[in-house]
Amino acid sequence: MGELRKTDAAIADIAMRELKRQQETLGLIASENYASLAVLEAQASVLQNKYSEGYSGKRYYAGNQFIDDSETLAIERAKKLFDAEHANVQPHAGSQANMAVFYGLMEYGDKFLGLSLDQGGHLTHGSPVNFSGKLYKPIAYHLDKKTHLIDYDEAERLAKQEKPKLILCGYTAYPRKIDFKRFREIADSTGAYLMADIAHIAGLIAGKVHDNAFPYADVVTTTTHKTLRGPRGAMIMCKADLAQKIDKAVFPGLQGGPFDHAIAAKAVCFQEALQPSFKEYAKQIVKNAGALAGELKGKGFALSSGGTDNHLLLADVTNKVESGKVAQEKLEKAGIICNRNMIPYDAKSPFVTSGIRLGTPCLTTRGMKENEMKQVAELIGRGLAAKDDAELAKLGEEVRSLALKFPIYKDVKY
Ligand code: DSN
Repeated sequence: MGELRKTDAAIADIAMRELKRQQETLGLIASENYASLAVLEAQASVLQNKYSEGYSGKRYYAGNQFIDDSETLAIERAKKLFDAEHANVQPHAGSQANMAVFYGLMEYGDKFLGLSLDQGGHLTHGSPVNFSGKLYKPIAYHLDKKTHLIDYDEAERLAKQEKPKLILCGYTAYPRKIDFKRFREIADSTGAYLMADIAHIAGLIAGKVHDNAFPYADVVTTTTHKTLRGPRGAMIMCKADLAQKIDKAVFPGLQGGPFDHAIAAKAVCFQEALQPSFKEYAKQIVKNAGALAGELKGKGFALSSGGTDNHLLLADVTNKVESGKVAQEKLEKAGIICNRNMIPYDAKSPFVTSGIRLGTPCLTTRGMKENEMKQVAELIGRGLAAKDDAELAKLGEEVRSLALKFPIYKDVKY
């Protein structure tokens, strides 16, 4: 940070304060993670200086021999990691990846089937204020009211009745495994494309603790910065026969010059995820989530679907505090960082909510295990029970001391 500090001390200070915040708090946001220093270095490299519209070997500007090498490596590693026939590593973010799939495989106004947004679907899965809901026609399937598990029978019935062009599975707040095979059967029964948005569980799939979406899905999108622990960005993978449609939709359909530094960092992340140690990491994420769920249940928290078998859980907090919003704010004051989240069939609005979403990828990256999950559950329980800010600040000292025992970037001074 020497050069940055010399040029712009204000931004250098902000970055240092953010590092301190990350190191001294407990991050439980299910979609976040801490990228390795190698990933960060690749992102800060000179690769960011190049323009390279097009694809490897077919660029519009000269001077792309090394950029081609980097993108090709990223693609080859992605294909190996997810057993994919084709990969496009250029999408800047998950929303852009999803947009490119819609743009490539559907016509405006086409129907698609996705999980109801208030039950775990993403903004790009059909929200009325998003391109997906404005330009296309979303039809929602739901979770079972009692079990909070995907109602595959309803999805099948709707698919047969509505004949959507595409069926979308993969979610942002679903704590259970997804049956991709069942979705394939549903898609086949009506001739729809099957799209899986695996952004949340990509690291679990790469680490072989969740079934792969391939060979069942026709097209798979993912971000690279969640459980996969890479740079902020995304990619699309698909069956070989859709490769041209997808590539054309990304460029020139929606994007201009790719972010070559981010693509290099994606290659680094895929290399990391191909190592045996990543399997251990993924396994531990799931063990930690299970342990956290068990401890919270023991403290009287109601968990959606009764628990978890992936990296996240949804806890109804209304028997402890007024709402998910209040819970989020109280916990933040003690240095426990999570987000309020609707519980399926929630009576409260998305701004208030009845629940919080808790994920273990960040804490697992720091090296925490089941024993620490017990402490984290204890801290959460006490945070919600705290009577005032003074009590939360005092609790915050305990949170800080636990966090400091598990540094994120061991040798980085701040
Ligand atoms: N914001 C992400 C999440 O928290 O799940 C989805 O894009």
